[in-house]
Amino acid sequence: GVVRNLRQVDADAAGVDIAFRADVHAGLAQAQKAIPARWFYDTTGSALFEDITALPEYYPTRSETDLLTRHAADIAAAVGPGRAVVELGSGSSTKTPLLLGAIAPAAYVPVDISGDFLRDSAAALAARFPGLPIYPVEADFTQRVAMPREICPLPKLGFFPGSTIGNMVARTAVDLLRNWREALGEESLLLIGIDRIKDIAVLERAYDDPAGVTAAFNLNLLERINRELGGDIPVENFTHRAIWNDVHARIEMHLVAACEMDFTVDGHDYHMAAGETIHSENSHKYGARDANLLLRASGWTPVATWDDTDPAFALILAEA
Ligand code: AVI
Repeated sequence: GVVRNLRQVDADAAGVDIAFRADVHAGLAQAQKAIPARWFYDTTGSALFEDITALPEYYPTRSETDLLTRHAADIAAAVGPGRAVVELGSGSSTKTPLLLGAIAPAAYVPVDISGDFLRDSAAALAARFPGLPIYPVEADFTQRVAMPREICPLPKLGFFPGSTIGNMVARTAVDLLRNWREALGEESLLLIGIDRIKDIAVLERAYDDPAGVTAAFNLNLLERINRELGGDIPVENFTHRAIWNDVHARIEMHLVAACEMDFTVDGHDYHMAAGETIHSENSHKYGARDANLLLRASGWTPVATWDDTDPAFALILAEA
């Protein structure tokens, strides 16, 4: 069952995340306005992301689920039983049962920034795996996260699915993977999902679906700023853009100002010219060698790769 809920988020007197406020003001003051992608995931944003994962154009979830399903026995053999599974950015934990069902873990620690989502999915998993101790941790996994002390003696398996690592630039990704190697310990393993570089049309469609779900997900960031930080951003004057940046091997999402505008957030004034953008997300894609280099640069040794799926996606197992 769900054992305990560790909350590691700093909020002000009004309950607003202090880091959110700071990132929005710092990001809107830059020449190229930019807000880190992790702020997409309030309750509305997390629900919209779940809708994205069900879109026919958004292949990463399907490809990764396909790999987990078809290679469950191989993964279980490579990982072995009795580990504490620590999942980074667990969200609704939809892929987790595939892994937990295959490997006979000793405990499960979902780590997510969206507390509501975390609690609901932990409860659902507890019903599905009655004997498994679950220790949810509400925290930003890009920061240092304290592990529940109950899992201290157990060998760990870090589970970082969905190609979420792609949402970080290389330097931040290496910092994160290094920190988690230290947090998980010498005996640990890491199972990480990494999206591959592929046909640009396939990539751009996955991030700009005709039903407009990804657009709504992107625009929700502005609505969240209005809701939580008392902003008056005219959201209807923004459009969604997703483009492939070939130099950086990434999809970039932007919020494009359709006309010149002024708005305020928290009493701070901002101006945008027509066509100016707020850069809201990077989603980096990796070739086979790129992914192994990223892991090695972070102190992890890749030991197995499963990537025989279409559209291409990779699950990589690495040792600390
Ligand atoms: C969570 N993350 C891996 C997603 C991605 O594909 O970069 C977020 C996303 N953004 C737009 N669609 C999905």
